[in-house]
Amino acid sequence: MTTANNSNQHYKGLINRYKKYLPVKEGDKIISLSEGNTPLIKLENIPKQIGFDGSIYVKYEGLNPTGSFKDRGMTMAVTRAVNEGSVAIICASTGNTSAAAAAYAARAGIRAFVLIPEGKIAMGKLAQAMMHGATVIQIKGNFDEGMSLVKEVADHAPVTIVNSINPYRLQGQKTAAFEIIEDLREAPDYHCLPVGNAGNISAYWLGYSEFYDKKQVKNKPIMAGYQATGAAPFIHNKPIKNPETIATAIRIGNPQSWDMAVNATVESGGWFEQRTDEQILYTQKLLAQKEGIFCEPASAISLSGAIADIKSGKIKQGSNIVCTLTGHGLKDPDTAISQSTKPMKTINATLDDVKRAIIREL
Ligand code: AN7
Repeated sequence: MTTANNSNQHYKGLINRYKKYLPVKEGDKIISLSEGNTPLIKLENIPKQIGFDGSIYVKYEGLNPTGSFKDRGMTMAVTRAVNEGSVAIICASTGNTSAAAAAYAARAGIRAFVLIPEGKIAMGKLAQAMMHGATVIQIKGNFDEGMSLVKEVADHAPVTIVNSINPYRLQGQKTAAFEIIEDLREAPDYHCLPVGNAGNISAYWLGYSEFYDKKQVKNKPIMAGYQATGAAPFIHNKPIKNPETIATAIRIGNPQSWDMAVNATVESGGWFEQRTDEQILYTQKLLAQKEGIFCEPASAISLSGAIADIKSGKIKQGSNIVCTLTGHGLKDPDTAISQSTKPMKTINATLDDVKRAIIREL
């Protein structure tokens, strides 16, 4: 077990904490917003409700500086880009990558260009990209088309791609697995994740395997990846031309890290499964209302999948499960409000009316 986090020291982000495992050199300028070190929260109410006698933990990545796990990869990718002399970065994004790219570019004092699918990114993410001063380019097309365009344009212009095809992204993201191992003093039995472009499941497997190979831990988890039914290339075993799901973060039909993600499930004895939009939204609300944890729709698919696989017996009773909650619920207020079952009440501003409104609910 490593004890890299000296508690007397101001936390300076995951590159500083895990530098011996990361591609940084002495003297490099580190571009960081103190990302990482996110809480691993043990669920208390949902396991009881579903009759599960093991433990379910959520790795709450929504508490990163820009509200998603993308910050882990972005600190590493932008640090390398800046130290190699790059003055501009570019990405295609379903939203969270663009928010992280915009923030870390601002921190580094370089330009960010982000390509987003028109009308298909959550409002919080768009607000972030715009606020941090990125050049936001909406395309009349989906994420996969944006991704191809980014690869082409990077061949012709002096811009560094910071999508997860940039290998430094996965290096940063693997640190989430390190943190989990350090928190639990072992790897979980199962690790459940949403899968879109398939970078994150690949990164976690890199992290778990690296600590295992370096004898920091004696076990590795079974990796389970979940996709929305309308955007499930791994379930159909081929790219999907027109992916659709309310979980816009994972509205991706042609994942770039295909082979690595398949390898993670095969090597670990895991699987890919799919969940419908209704199941995703149901679990998002369940987590918010039974545990007090607000994640975005795409993130809730990890827990939705875990619960389904517990019920089917694929995940064994008594085991330890970690589900990654990839992004904060505040990213997508529109979806949250539109599916709320308790409509707001409007009453007169009098004590009597307030009392009546409360008493009716007690
Ligand atoms: C909340 O921002 O691809 O399988 O462009 O935002 O590593 O792609 C986002 C992906 C899961 C899927 N959960 O992770 C983007 C983007 C949330 C996400 C995923 C994303 P990958």
